[in-house]
Amino acid sequence: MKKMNVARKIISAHLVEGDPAKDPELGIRIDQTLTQDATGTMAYLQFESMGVPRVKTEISVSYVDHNTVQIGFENADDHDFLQSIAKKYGVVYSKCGNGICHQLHLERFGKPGTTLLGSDSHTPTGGGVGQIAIGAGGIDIAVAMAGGAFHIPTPKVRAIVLKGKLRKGVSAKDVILTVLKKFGTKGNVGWIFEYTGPGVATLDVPSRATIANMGAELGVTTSVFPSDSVTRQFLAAQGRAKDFVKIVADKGAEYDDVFEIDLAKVEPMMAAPHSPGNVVTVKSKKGLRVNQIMIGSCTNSSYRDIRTVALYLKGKHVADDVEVGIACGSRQVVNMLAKDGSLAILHAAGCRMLENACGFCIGAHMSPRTGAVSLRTNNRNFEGRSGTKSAQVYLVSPETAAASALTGRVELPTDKPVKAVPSPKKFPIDDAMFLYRKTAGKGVKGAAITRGPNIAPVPKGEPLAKDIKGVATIKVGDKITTDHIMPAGARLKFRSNIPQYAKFVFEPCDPDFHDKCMANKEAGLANVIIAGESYGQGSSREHAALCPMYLGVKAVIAKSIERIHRANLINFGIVPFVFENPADYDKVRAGASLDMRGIRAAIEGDGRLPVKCGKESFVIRTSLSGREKHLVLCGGLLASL
Ligand code: MIC
Ligand code: SF4
Repeated sequence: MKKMNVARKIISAHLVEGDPAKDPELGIRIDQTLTQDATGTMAYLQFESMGVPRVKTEISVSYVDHNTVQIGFENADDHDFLQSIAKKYGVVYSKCGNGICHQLHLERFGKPGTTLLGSDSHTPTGGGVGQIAIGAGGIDIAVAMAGGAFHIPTPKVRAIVLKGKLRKGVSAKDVILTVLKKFGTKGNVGWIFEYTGPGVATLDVPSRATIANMGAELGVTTSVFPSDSVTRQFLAAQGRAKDFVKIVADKGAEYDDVFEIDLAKVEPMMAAPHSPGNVVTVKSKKGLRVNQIMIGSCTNSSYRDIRTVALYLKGKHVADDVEVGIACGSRQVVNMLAKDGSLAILHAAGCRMLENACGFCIGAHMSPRTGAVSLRTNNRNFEGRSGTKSAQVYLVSPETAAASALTGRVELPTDKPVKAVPSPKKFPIDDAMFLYRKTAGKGVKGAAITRGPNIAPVPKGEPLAKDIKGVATIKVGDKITTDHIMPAGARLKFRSNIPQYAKFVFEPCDPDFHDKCMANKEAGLANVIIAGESYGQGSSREHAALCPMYLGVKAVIAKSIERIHRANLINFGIVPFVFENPADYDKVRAGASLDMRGIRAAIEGDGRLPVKCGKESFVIRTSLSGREKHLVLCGGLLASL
């Protein structure tokens, strides 16, 4: 028998469709799901419309952590809706204030050897405890909750072999930034990164989770660590010793590629504006004036991280001209920081202690001032994501953030490092803000659903027409993120109201996009998006497909499209095409008409479609599995039911 790596072991144990040796797509059974509020409302509306009486997973958890600002009634209405849905359908509900979904899930539910599907791109955080944890659009979570399989491209597995031990002042964030420097944010679609080698044993679970979390920025399907004695100790300290199973790669396990990192040689790194892949050494920016430092997010908000920051700041004060905000990942983290005196240290040092939530990471508050340099421990520094377009956001480790807070300039955390924080022997456990644990999986029959005025029904797509007369309504460049397509921040409160949210599609690129689409739609023309490389990077938000569908977008033609976004497009009946010859991108100008005659037959056939664009002509192509063809032809998943 083949020697198996960790990823293949877990995937084969969950395989329900396809053969990894010959099929391009696999269907896997999903054990656990998670949703967060900003994507959850749609996921549950879709689940509701499937008419299934209760969730069929081992556990499904609904977290509220994104839209917590509650200016106006919209966020609170969403929370209420989510709570009522959880009660009815047997979902565990994590109340607002409990913490950030990925940190909480790791602490209380993540189980080695299981599969987790989450409506958030950073769901792979669960890879830190040996889960195959994958981010997807809300409708895929709805299908999984209803007992359906989830489909992934048959993965290639790259071993990231860790050797040695990190130096003092260097941490997991620097490791994943090193990986991002090597592999970038594009070109990794379809891969799973599996961390292995003797260095793995030197990393605690929160550090592993940080690395797995930012695999999302690589664009991989997921990242995974083995489940070993470190995992066992973590789960036991969480009072979950029974959840432990050992899963390590077989000796001599096969990988599709191998990359080695000597942890002892990893340097403090930072991602410079405006991409997590734009990685440079901290040394190269030493002395740069900093205006703001934000610590937290699902990447770096564990006890280990915030305690480390407190050790750097102990008995000191942050520089006068820098503002420092800290958001912890969970109540457990806050509880521990309160007990060991760290909270008092951080307050005394002049840090603004924020809610245990996503907050600054998604631009929901604490936007920096115009032109500011902001150092942040989160995972994305896309232009404008902080809420301030002119801000220069650098992604750093908690150590670099803390050291720099003291002087208001970029500092090397290795100059005056602090002691390593040992893994707690016992975490304080308080699950009081997880509601409906007793009715999990069963639900409460007859429980009423609360639906405020901001919660609008989900629109359904229409079957794909035989021929399409299209317009290149917008032409965008490379690395367009879902934050460009469907902005969050101030617009986030419309997540449950598609007609309203659709007004802001492509707001940062072309504020008139909505109106142009509506006019074309009225004139019987199909809207088409033209894009460069790596279209749809970033978030799992299906709104970046659902809202364009609502505006009459029928196809995207790009040089390449990222995995989650491609799946979301298909789920909402938008055809994801690529240029057969990428240079043909230059033949299309914004506003040009596109003759896409025979589109339906092309999908039914080999996926190749010749397109006429004025005097130019070129060929576009889509490679869809049988299942995907069916969805696109029907007008999306909901329309196919
Ligand atoms: C993000 O970090 O971009 C988000 C906000 O968590 C998204 C989900 C969303 O858009 O609601 C993600 O990562 O999937
Ligand atoms: Fe929340 Fe930021 Fe993590 Fe997204 S990346 S889940 S917004 S903390």
